[in-house]
Parts: sequence; C-alpha cells; structure tokens
Amino acid sequence: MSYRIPDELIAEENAKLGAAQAEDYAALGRRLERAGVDIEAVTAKAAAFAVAVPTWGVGTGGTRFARFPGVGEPRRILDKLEDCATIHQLTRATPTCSPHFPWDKVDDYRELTERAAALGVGFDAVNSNTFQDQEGQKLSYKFGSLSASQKAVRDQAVAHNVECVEIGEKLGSKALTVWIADGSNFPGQSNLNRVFDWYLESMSEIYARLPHDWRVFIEHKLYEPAFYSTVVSDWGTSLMAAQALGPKAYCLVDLGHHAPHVNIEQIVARLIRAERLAGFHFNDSKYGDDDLDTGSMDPFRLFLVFNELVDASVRRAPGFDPAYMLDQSHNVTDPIESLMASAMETQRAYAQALMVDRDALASAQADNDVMLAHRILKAAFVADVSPILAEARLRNRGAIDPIAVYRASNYRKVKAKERPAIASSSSGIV
Ligand code: LRH
Ligand code: MN
Repeated sequence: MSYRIPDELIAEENAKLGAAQAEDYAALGRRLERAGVDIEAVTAKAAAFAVAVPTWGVGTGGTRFARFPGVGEPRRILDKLEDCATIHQLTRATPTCSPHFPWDKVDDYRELTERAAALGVGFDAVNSNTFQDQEGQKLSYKFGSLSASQKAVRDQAVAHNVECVEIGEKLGSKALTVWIADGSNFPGQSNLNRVFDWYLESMSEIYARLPHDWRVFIEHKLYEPAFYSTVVSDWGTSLMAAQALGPKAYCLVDLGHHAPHVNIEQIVARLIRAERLAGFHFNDSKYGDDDLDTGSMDPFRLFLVFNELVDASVRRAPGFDPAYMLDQSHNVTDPIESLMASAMETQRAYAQALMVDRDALASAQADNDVMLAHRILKAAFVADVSPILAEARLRNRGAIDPIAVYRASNYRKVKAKERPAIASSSSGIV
C-alpha cells in the first residue's frame, strides 16, 4: 500500500495553529462586518471553490534547455493521481485533475477511474496532444496537425482527438481541450486563410463526435513553438472558430498565451458577453508563456480576472459556467508545493473579488468618480483573506497550513523510496 499522509497528522498540525486561526478569523469577521460584508458568506463560497490540477504539472517541468527532475517523481498516471489527491487532501480546493493524452494513456481505464475514486479525485477536461510525434506514429505533425496541408495528417489528428473523447467518457470527463501548436516560422510558409479553413474542417469533424453533454475548449496562444504565425493565435480567432462550430464550442483562456501588457480581464469580459467563456488555464508570467505559479508574478491581474468572473456570476450572465484549471511548469520547486500554493492563490483572488462592494462601485463609475471607483476595487484586493481561506480548509477537513503539513509528512522522501527514479528526458516541458 503506497504512503498517504495520515489525517491524524493534519489534525495534529491544525491543533497547533487552531487558536491563532480562530482569533484572526474573528478579528477579520469584525472588520468585514464594519464594511457590511458577512464573513460567513465569503467563507462558504471559498469553501466551495474548486480548480483542477494538470496531471502533467505534478512532475518536475523543464525547458528546451534542460529539465532537472527531483526525487520521488511520479512515473505514470497512477503516481500522478496520488500526488493530485495529496494536493486536494491538504487544500480541499482541487477535487479534480485534468489528464493529457497520450502522456496519461493506460490499458485499463476502469482501474484508473476506480483508483481515482478511491483517492477522492475526479477527472476534469481531457487534453489532446498533436504537438508532438509519438513512438510509432505514422505521419508527423512537424508541419501542423488539424490545419496541416496533407489531409491524411489532419485525419490522423482528428482521430486522436476523437480517441481522447472516448477515453474521457470512460473517465467521466465532460470536455475536450484542444490546443494545437500549428503555425509557421517564415512568411510565405503557409497560406494564412487556407490553414484556418482546414482547422475548422477538422474541428467540425471532432465536434460532430462530441457526446450531447460535452463541450470542446479551444485554447488560443500567440506564439511558440511557431514564431511567425500561429493558426489559433488569439481570442478573436478562437471566438470565430467557436461560433462557426456550434453551441458546444467555447474559448479557453490560458493566462500565459497573450502578448505582454494585454488586458486579459477585458478579453474575459468579452468572452463572457459572447457566452463562450470555456474557462482557464491559470498560471503566471513575466515575459512569455513562462508557466510560472499562479499569483506569483502579478496577483493583481489574477484578482482583476476574478473580479470579472464574480461580476458575471452576480449578474447571472447567461451561459456562464467556466472551468477552472491550473497549467504550470514547476522547474525549480516541488511541484506539489507549487500546485498547493497556486490553488490557494486562485482561491484568494476569488475570495477578494467576492468582497468588492459592487453597488458602491457601480455608482462611483456612474458618477465618473475615478479615484473612488479605483479605491473601492483596490480595497478588496488589499484585504488579507488568509483567515477565510484557512477556515474554509479547516471546515473541509483540510490543513490550515498545507505546505507545513506536507513538509512535516516527509511525503516526498517516502515517495523517493517507493518510486525508484526512471530515465527521463533531459529537456522539454515534461
Ligand atoms: C500550451 C499549453 C497547453 C497544454 C500544454 C502542456 O502551451 O498551455 O494547454 O496542452 O501547455
Ligand atoms: Mn494551457
């Protein structure tokens, strides 16, 4: 039986922090009451918040230059599920994980589903992969996949996506995320119109194979690995495709997939208005698609995104049902610690956005009282909601301080013994 962190250890560690937590929570409750905010209402919502963990994120990530694997690395999906379950056991904010195929392929998906259920985690959107050539693959994706000039290559890519849907059905998923690396490195290399036509043709074949209650998430990205043109490069292209395909097609926003300084919260507002917001791949970045820990570089931007999301839920925006997922690469930290911290930072931005006084904001905006409007929004961002997040975890039988409990458990050291190191790629994201 492989090691799981004993619930007794969580209780023990929580007992050490319990009195301080109760005091901080009560003090914050009094402060929020003065501002007309019911702390219990915010805590209840924070306790129901959920964000999915990427299975490809629990192993050490890398870049094209190198990958420096740590000890106790998860070898296959069963190990990854254990680590995903540990993240949820301590944070109580990550009840599902998002698998990636063929990286997570197994022979027996019933066993996988049963193991996941036993570990207390479920499956969110499945991710296809036509941005790499697999062992024994007949045709290469070097010059594209769903938008490739060769019909046989497009057919191969369509077949892979259909297979991902079939696997997802066995796992209980309800969505397929399609990100393609298709693009060009030289002007003239590809016809910018025809490649989009071929992409739409391929996506419509995948769309036709979606079960009635499924959605397909189109993930745009400005560049990389293509460095001149990318077929699905921005939200406009993604929205054009979603509207061309049909009501089950939505636009997924990966926070790292935009040009520097782009106003992502406004893109979110537009996609909500178009009733086509699929959801998110949360991460953070300073330059490009850095896939850094969510909230580690620009927590204010993350707050502004959640401000649009809470505003949409408060006004009951039609068709608003976003899926929240993390998508990060952990090159220098323990992936479990980074994913726990990121899940908590995403939950923090949500709790802060819940505290925005939206009536006061609306009237300040109506009066063009710029400074007051900005101060009202900023007041929610600077509020320290840590006691609310800790209380939500405590009430969900999680850890007041997940990283402290994780370290006290020696989980990684124990896994280093259970999981003999395997030869792995010396570079690349996984
Ligand atoms: C592309 C991306 C996509 C995943 C991959 C691992 O940059 O964000 O969502 O398939 O990372
Ligand atoms: Mn992504």
